[in-house]
Formats: sequence, C-alpha cells, structure tokens
Amino acid sequence: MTTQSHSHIVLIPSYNTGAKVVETVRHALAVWQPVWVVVDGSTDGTAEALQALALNNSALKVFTLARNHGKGAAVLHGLQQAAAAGYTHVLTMDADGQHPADMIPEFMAMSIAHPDAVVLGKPVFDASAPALRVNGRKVSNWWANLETLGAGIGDSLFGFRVYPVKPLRQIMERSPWMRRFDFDPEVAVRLCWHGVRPINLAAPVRYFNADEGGVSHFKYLRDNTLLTWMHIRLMFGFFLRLPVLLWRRFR
Ligand SMILES: Nc1nc2c(ncn2[C@@H]2O[C@H](COP(=O)(O)OP(=O)(O)O)[C@@H](O)[C@H]2O)c(=O)[nH]1
Ligand SMILES: [Mg+2]
Repeated sequence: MTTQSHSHIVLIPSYNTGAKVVETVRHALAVWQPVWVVVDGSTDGTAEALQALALNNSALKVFTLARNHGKGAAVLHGLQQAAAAGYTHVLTMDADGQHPADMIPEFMAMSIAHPDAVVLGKPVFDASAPALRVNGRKVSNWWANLETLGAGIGDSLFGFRVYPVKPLRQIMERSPWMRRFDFDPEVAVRLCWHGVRPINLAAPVRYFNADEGGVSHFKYLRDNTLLTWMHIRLMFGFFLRLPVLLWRRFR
C-alpha cells in the first residue's frame, strides 16, 4: 500500500548511480509519495531516465542541478524546495539501492509520532559490507558521541534518516560546511547541539559489487581528510558549548 503524505517526503540526492537510482525511486514510490530526487550534475543519463519516469507519475519530482555540488548541497536544495511547498519533514536515502525502501513507512511513522526528533537509521550490516568501511565508521561514531556528550547518536554516517526541515535548514544555511560527505555526521552532531533529540532505528544496509550495479563515490583519502577536518571543527564547537552541554546532561 502506498501512503500519500502532505507533510513528509522522501528526498533522494543522486550523483552518477547508473540504473540503481531508477530502481530505488520505483521502490520508494511503491510505499511512499511524494518522492523527490535531486540529480546533482550527473552525466550518466539518469536525469533523463528519471524525468521520463516523472512524466507518468505526478508523485515524483526531479530537480536537476547543472553541475555537481555534493550530497549535502543537493539535500539543502531539496530542503529549501520542500519548505517552500509546505512540507515539514524529509526522509533522506541513498540513490544507489543500499538503503531499505520497504522501511520508509516505519521511519516516517516514528517521525510523525515524534515530529521534533530526528530519526536516525542504525545500519545492520550483512556479509557484503567491507570491513574497512564498517570499522572506519566506529571512529566517526566515537567522535560524534564525544562531541554531543553522549546525546545518543547511534550511527553518525548512515544517510537513511528523517529530518525535521526547519532546524536542519537553519543549521545548514548558517554554515558553508556540510555540503559533501561531511553532511551526515556534522548535521547529526549539530542537530543534537540545537536540542533536536535523536531516535535510532535499525535498518539493514547492502553493499553491491560492480556486477550488481554497485557504485560508490567515497574516496578513501579525500573523504577521510574531509571527515577529520570536520571533527576538528566540531571539537572547537564542542568546547564552546561545553557548559551548555554539561548543564543539559546533568539537568
Ligand atoms: N547529490 C549528490 N549525492 C551524492 C554525491 N555523492 C554521493 N551522493 C549520495 O550519497 C549516497 C552515498 O554515497 P556513495 O558514493 O554511495 O558512498 P558510500 O555508500 O558511503 O560508498 C549516494 O547513494 C548518493 O545518494 C554527490 O556528489 N551529490
Ligand atoms: Mg553507496
């Protein structure tokens, strides 16, 4: 059964995913509408494929950015459009089929029950997950928990989440950061600082190999450098906010 919502949309930032994004959008549309995609300067023909799909489906909206701005920038573009259209919450999911579209209704229901909270997916890995990626995120999670004094971020990197639009927009528009792969961890920390409570929900994640159409734009050196710089930045913010965080913690 497909739910039609006037408050919650599915927002998919996409960059050169090949056929996976069309598959992902179809899965999402089957359980939840509307679904919006921000095609971020893709050069693989997916903008055209999605536009063609949207012609026959009014619940699908496709935004096409002329050049690549990064995941966070694409999400912000979608957020601004969503706010203008009166939507209050967005569920973000990866365009490459790694996230479970069949769990969209459960995540949305949690957000509808707790509209002031952010619903964070907590990945459940299977044997397809590369050990390097699984272990790498433990480092980011450790930092995120320190930076928030243990506010309860279950996973700092997973992109399957439901955000309240207003605080997320405020946080992003005030800052030049969070435009690329630093988006997921930095917004999780800053939302906690802002007083938005995280709720964690487990969700399976799949890794596809190239034969199965798997694509990743994560570049180990480039993106780990970006994430390290992000945590340095967040530690400065942490020390500035320490009195407030301590007061909240022990209240
Ligand atoms: N709009 C946009 N989205 C991106 C970009 N890079 C990654 N993404 C999105 O972020 C998701 C995760 O990125 P991916 O490259 O799959 O990284 P991985 O899953 O961590 O290996 C993708 O499925 C896209 O939805 C980008 O440059 N622009
Ligand atoms: Mg991926």
